[in-house]
Amino acid sequence: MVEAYQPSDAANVLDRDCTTLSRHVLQQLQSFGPEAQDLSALMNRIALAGKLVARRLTRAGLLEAALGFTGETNVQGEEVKRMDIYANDVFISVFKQSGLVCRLASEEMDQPYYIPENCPVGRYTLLYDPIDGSGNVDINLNVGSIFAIRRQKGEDLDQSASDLMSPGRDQLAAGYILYGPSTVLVYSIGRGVHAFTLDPSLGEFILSQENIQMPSHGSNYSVNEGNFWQWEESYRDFIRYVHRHEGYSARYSGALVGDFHRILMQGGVFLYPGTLKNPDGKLRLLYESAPLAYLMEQAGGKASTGQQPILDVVPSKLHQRTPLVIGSAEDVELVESFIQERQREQTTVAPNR
Ligand code: AFP
Repeated sequence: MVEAYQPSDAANVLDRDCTTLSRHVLQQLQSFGPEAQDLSALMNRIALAGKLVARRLTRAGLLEAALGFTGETNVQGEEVKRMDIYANDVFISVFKQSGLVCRLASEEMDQPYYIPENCPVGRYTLLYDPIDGSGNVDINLNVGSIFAIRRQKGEDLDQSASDLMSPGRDQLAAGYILYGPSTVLVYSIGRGVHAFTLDPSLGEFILSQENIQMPSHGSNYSVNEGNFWQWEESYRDFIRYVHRHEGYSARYSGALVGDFHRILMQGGVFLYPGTLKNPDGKLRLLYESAPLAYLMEQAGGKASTGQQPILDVVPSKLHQRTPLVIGSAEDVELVESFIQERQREQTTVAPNR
């Protein structure tokens, strides 16, 4: 009788050592149904974009025309870097042939980019910031990409993308890729927050941390204190508080993804308040603040405009900005308490004095 083949231990190597991203998504959803397959494929495509961007970043100093500015300004009025355009086009390119996504909207594009051949088959929209913190690119410091996936509602035949004007709680998935000493992809599909590290020898993102839960308080506070006199008094109150109390450390890199990652891993709070010049701050709701808020809530933290949860904000335009206070629950609540205190003072001041 011929004996059935008995696999060796090596046959379990994938389960033991190498949970890949697409496999993880399917495990999370405990399904091989069409939506689970879609989400798994979407994450795979995002990972591919991340690998392409990471590859260019690691060699940027050796390549011609990889660093520096293009000479253009984007819809936000900011000078565009060559790497911004490269990364923006990489995301378009990997989704063009995917059949998954009908629209992509990013910081670098005035209007969403439509892929008509994927509509109505591809019923998803990808919102993304291709290179967040691009000021760091030319000096070889960490940068990131931020993304969110939303289900497209309706046909969007007039290409108005009006269905995107809905709160962040409508996101199906969100995450970021941090291009640091290693390339790390962090994502959530509403079932916890998970981190994957790119193994360059395999060319794959491999699960490195599952179900990240952040501490309810941390010592880090991350804010551009150069704007101190541009903020409302309540934010200055918070900064005075941390200056006067032991146990706080300032950490700010100028790239949101890196600063957020530190807070997610170690606890603390990141703030980008409104300023005199930009009362809504600098960060964009749909493809920066809302995706990170989604992750933060999944990890047990909080994300707020100072007045309300970020995930409850209904945008009125694609490139809307919002103040952001995000991090450990107690630290976000502390910042909010200074805001509420100042509001109380204002309402109790006699109107005719
Ligand atoms: P860029 O992507 O235009 O470089 O902006 C980076 C960013 O949006 C975010 O990543 C940083 O947290 C924030 O701006 C830094 O802004 P300041 O330079 O005003 O502190």
